[in-house]
Amino acid sequence: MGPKKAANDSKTPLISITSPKEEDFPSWYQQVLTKGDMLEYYDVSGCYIMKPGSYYVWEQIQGWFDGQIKALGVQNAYFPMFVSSRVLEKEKDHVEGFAPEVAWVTKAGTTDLEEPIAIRPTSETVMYPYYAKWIRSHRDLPLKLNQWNSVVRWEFKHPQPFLRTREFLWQEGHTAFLTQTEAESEVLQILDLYARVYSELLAVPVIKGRKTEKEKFAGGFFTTTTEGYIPATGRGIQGATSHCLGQNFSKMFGITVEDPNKVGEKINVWQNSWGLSTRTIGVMVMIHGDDKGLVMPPRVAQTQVVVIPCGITVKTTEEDKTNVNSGVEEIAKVLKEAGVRVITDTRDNYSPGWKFSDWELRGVPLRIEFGPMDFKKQQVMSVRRTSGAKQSIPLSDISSAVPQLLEDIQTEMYNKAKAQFDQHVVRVTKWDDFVPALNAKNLVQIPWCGVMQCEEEIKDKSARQASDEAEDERAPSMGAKSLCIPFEQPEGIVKGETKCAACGKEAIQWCMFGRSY
Ligand code: 87F
Repeated sequence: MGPKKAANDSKTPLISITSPKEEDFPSWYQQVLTKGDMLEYYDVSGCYIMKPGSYYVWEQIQGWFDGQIKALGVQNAYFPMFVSSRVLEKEKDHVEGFAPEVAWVTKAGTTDLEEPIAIRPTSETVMYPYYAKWIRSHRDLPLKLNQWNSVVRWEFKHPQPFLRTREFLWQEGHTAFLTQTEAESEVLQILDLYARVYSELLAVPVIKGRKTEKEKFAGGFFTTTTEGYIPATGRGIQGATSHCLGQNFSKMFGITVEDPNKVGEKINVWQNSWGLSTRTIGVMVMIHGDDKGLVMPPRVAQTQVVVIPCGITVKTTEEDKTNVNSGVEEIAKVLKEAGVRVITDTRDNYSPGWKFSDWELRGVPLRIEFGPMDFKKQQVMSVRRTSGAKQSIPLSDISSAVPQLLEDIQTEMYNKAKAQFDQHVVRVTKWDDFVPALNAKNLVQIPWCGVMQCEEEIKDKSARQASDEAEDERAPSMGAKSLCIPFEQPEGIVKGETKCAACGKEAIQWCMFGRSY
């Protein structure tokens, strides 16, 4: 039984999405977030309010990841958000490139501070002086601390909710080991957890790999990354990074222990740092959302199921009304007991159709409709947010069928995103095919020589070539950056034979390039 169109449908205009995702992606993204109740704009540029709908997702990520790292022996702590200029300068070399983004506090009221104090853009310089103090003997190792905090980076590029904000939430893990082997193994363990946050919680596929020398964290030894893909723009996006810092920071900060094998000798500890931020949420929204609004993966959705009474008209008997209303409450009760995050929408000033659109906007994964006919048949009608597919479920089965359906939706969402990603990662062996592939919204894997200068030329050449080919000459065309050297290497590189697709010299590996965020 379909819902009857009620008279208020036209009088109560729904705040629906007016920019199609395919036509005006930036405006679509903004509308989906605000109308879907995830985010509110704020009067400091680059800062946004995370409303409960998005903060809930962050809490789910937090809960899961926190459990996983604690199982690895990581402990949470909290360090101050302020850094003295003296300490920040200590690792000048790597801060140098980032310096323009560091925000400073210079005043209290009207009084100038004696010396300006920086707000942490990341906490290496905050934490490592204390690592030097706390780590004395190899028995103090490993030291594994994490903090859940916010950091401030005063970016001047165009801000974007979740993707590029001046303050953002993240976790930053900082660990210290006696040996390189231990450190390197942790880097990969953490990277795996990051990939699982994306794939298992957010239904977002990612590619794991290593950053090139040009793109790695300059202060570190090597950087590993999870790279995602935004189909609407054809751009790659860095999802999270796990760095092996080597002994660089331990030398700078004097974090040493006595060599357990050679009396009187010191060893600089091996360190890692790793971070995952609220960017995750933006990626999830961009990938799954559609022209009706958000599409939330069930595992992170604050509301997984909305139950809506349907088929009530002026002719409906009091008995039928009562049966429907109490049925709706009973369905919600049973589902809640089954561990489902469920709400009912019994607002009587809106028609069912209006409510459907309202919950679609918010991305609720599953809608359950229940009307007089359903009561008679002792069933409910379920409707997936993803495909709109309907399925009736006997009332007696809902406590097992609905959780199963939610898991199916989670899988459906991942598979769809994965298929899209796979279609848009293309392998190219000749330079002539490179820019056309980028322009077709692909990430491009090429046999590559591994030389930094070649990478710089790829960026310049692809930017120039793209703007030559662009229809609108003013269109700024972004050059392609290397995203990662995927751990899972395709076949086809023959030592001494295969040539770099960009410079023609000997190729040593496949590297993935793309326009990126
Ligand atoms: C901006 C200003 C100052 C990034 C910055 O990735 C310093 C930095 O060091 C800076 N932006 N970085 C690199 C951060 C490295 C690392 N820190 C811990 C992470 C993960 C968590």
